[in-house]
Amino acid sequence: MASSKHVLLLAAVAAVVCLASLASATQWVVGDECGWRAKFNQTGWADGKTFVVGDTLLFKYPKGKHTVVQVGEEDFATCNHDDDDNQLGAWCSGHDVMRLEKPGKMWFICTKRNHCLKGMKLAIDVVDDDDVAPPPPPVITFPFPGAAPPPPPFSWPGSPPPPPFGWPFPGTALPPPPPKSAAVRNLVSGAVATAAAAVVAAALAF
Ligand SMILES: [Cu+2]
Repeated sequence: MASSKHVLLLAAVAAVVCLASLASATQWVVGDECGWRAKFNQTGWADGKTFVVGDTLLFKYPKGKHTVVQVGEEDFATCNHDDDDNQLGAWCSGHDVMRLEKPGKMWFICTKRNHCLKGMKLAIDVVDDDDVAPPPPPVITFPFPGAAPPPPPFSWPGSPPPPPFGWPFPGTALPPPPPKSAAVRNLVSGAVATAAAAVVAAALAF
């Protein structure tokens, strides 16, 4: 029982590894659905694409109508394909697949009359696998409201926090303090008068 589980686990791991290796290599169909064609816009198609060592290019075109020839930078610029020595590679099957073996620039042109001069050329920059940043991990979102990040503790960052009790509340203002000095003065004068009256009363009694 345990061994069959282990076999299944190993098979699953192997499948994942195979899928990962397949996913890491891309086959680029040059020109996408339009294929390798006259007046091919070399900059437009390759823009924004990252060609990695191990990827493949697929040139699709009607056999006999075009060719694919790899040349150097200078011959690419001048569309020079007269000299066979300048050709780093040549294909003409109409379904030409080439693997990108090493990092660096690659230049391809069509050698049919005037095709290159009219823009049927492709320049790509192949990068090493190590230079390609891995894609960011998928962002996992939780649909539960409770899993939402808590709101910030204060909605007025930068301003001073409110007083802890929210004071002053309306209607709870303290009454104005009594005129203490006057009250004390009244008390003192009252006591003095009382004492004086007692002294007068005592004197009259004798
Ligand atoms: Cu052509």
